[in-house]
Amino acid sequence: MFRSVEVEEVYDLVKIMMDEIASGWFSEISPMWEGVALSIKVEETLFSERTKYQRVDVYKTKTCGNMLVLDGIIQATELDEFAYQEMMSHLPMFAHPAPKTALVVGGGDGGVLRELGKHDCLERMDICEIDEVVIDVSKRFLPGMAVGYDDPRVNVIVKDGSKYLKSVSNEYDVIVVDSSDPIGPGEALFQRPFYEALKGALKEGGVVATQAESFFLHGDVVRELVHLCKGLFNHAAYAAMFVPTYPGGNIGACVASLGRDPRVPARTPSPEMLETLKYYDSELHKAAFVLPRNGRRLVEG
Ligand code: SPM
Repeated sequence: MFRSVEVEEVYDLVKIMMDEIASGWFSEISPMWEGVALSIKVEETLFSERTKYQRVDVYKTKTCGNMLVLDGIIQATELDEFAYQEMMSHLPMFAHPAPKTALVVGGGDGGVLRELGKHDCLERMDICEIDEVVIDVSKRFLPGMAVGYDDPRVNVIVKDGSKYLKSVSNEYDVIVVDSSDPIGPGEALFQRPFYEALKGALKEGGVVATQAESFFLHGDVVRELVHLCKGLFNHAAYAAMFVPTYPGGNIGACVASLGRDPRVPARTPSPEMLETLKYYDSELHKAAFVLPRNGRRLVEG
């Protein structure tokens, strides 16, 4: 879907970012959005390590709170993470009439777990994260997200999500694929065999939401993912969301279902749950699937 990027090229970009950090600014430079970079003022580097899978950095920023960065790409800031985590979780959960089991693939920061945990109907939440370091640093530096791990229904599986999914079948009502971008460890999570394995891991009527990039920046990815899912599932649709610290200020979820149309919620949040939400509600659920004409052309064409 993207031009092939050599690992060395990513390292070169990370080096440029390190120089930026020395000047007090982090700039998110990626071959996926060439010529454009979001810069965030950094006060302190809290953690920096090259793990077996990727470079992991956590920064204390001036105005966005603590920020998790993988291979130079912003994953979450304390300022606006709620928008993405709520939508990735509640769109598939409320699209399902009675979910009991859920799986998160990726999502090591714990924010999606935190949101899933708000559903009392869930009996079990598994999370399959490839890089244990991401879990550990999130528990140290992003406690508002990692609080998701405190739920007794959570089981942690440290494994490559694409391999794990091939080992399970008919297991989950809802799966959330909270992946990084399709460069590095996230690459396999954007390919057809992974989506076939996702389908096999779902129970009858199951719903999946996958990180589906921005239709402004990555129209080719959005088109391919949605059309792939339309061919595999009963329903598939793209939901857009605002996240100021992602490139272009937006990102999307591809929500696919083996049962009913996921664009219409099957359930609504209780008044108590609504009190805990800052982004999602039932009106937004329906509205998120209504796209501007340029996005609509991609997913309908
Ligand atoms: N739980 C938060 C993890 C974030 N996962 C998605 C990160 C995507 C980062 N890149 C966004 C690029 C948008 N075009």
